[in-house]
Amino acid sequence: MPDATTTPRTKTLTRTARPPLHKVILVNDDFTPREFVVRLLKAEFRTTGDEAQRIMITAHMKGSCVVAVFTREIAESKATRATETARAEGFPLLFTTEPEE
Ligand code: TYC
Repeated sequence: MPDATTTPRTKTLTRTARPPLHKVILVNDDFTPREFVVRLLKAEFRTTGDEAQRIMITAHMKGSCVVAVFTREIAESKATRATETARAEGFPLLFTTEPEE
């Protein structure tokens, strides 16, 4: 009879490492209209109107606010795309990324 106290384990536990996540950060400025920021957050990051309003006001008051977290490539492409959309409308709005601790 195999005995749990003396029989060595033969199966290997395999774990798949989760990719590190990166934050997309909305940066405040003095020129971009609040309504435009809210509209862009809803369109580019699929937030609700309430979430977009909260994120915009937080960045407005504190200087910046985390919008969402993604894998590095997705975070960077979303930040670049949102920043370019703002530029195309003539606004200096900036989205940056940074690794999550
Ligand atoms: N500070 C801007 C204003 O008063 C609004 C704004 C909010 C701009 C958040 C950027 O990330 C931002 N019109």
